[in-house]
Amino acid sequence: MSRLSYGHRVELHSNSAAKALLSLMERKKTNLCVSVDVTSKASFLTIIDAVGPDVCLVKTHIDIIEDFDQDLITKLQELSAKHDFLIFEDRKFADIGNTVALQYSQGVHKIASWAHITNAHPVPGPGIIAGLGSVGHPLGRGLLLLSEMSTKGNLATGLYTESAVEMARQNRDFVIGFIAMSRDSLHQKEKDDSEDFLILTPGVGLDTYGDTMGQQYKTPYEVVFNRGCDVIIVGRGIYGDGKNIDISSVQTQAKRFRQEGWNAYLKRIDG
Ligand code: UP6
Repeated sequence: MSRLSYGHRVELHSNSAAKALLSLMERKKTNLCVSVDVTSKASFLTIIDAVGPDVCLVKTHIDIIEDFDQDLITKLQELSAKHDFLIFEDRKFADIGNTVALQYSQGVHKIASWAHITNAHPVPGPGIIAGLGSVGHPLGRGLLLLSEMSTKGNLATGLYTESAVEMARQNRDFVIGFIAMSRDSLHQKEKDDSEDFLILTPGVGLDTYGDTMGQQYKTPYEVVFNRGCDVIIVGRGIYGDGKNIDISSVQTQAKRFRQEGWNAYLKRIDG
């Protein structure tokens, strides 16, 4: 699977968000997702406009924005159309089906109305997929399960990871892939090439190994070439601490990560 091009893999998906993402990556030649973890609307939109030309996906934590309003969503959607990227709200849902359906569709943020992709912890069991799917599937949205995490000492390993993969296999129309650190947990069944899941990987950096709160970084080459991941998720490696944002440096870093991620992918599909 990981030897196939993104373009070839479009046909293996029935979910429209997965198809759109794979086609976009092939067309735009980027597997970079920028995680825009800043707290003001102005910095959020400024960073997205700066990195827009280089990304396939913009990842949000919409609940950290201090001055969130509907206009932010309108502007985010305008930037998505202007630069041709999809939107991934990193909500990490983790409750029972009925509650997550409400959190996904209602409240202040109405995530399902604008996020092409969101994610969930598999810890509550398949009911979480049923709940989110009741809202997102009719809208053509896609879900990622967190089958692994990037942080030191995390509990998403072994049997937990394997069970997450099994849950996804039962719901392939809505679950389009995983937040994971490698493709390894899929290897057994992927051999027949009929199953395809996207692997999106956070904890990617080039200049540092981690932070003081458990984050651990790997290079784009390590995750895309050695570990078979599809999308690199980069936050602070591109915009630093989010204060006093220097646009030209943000653009330079985005291009650098884009290049590294794409070169690793080309080398991978070349075999
Ligand atoms: N993220 C991780 N690790 C995970 C899952 N998600 O870092 O296992 C998310 C964080 C953050 C981003 O919530 O938004 O990816 C990583 O940001 P960074 O590059 O600034 O460390």
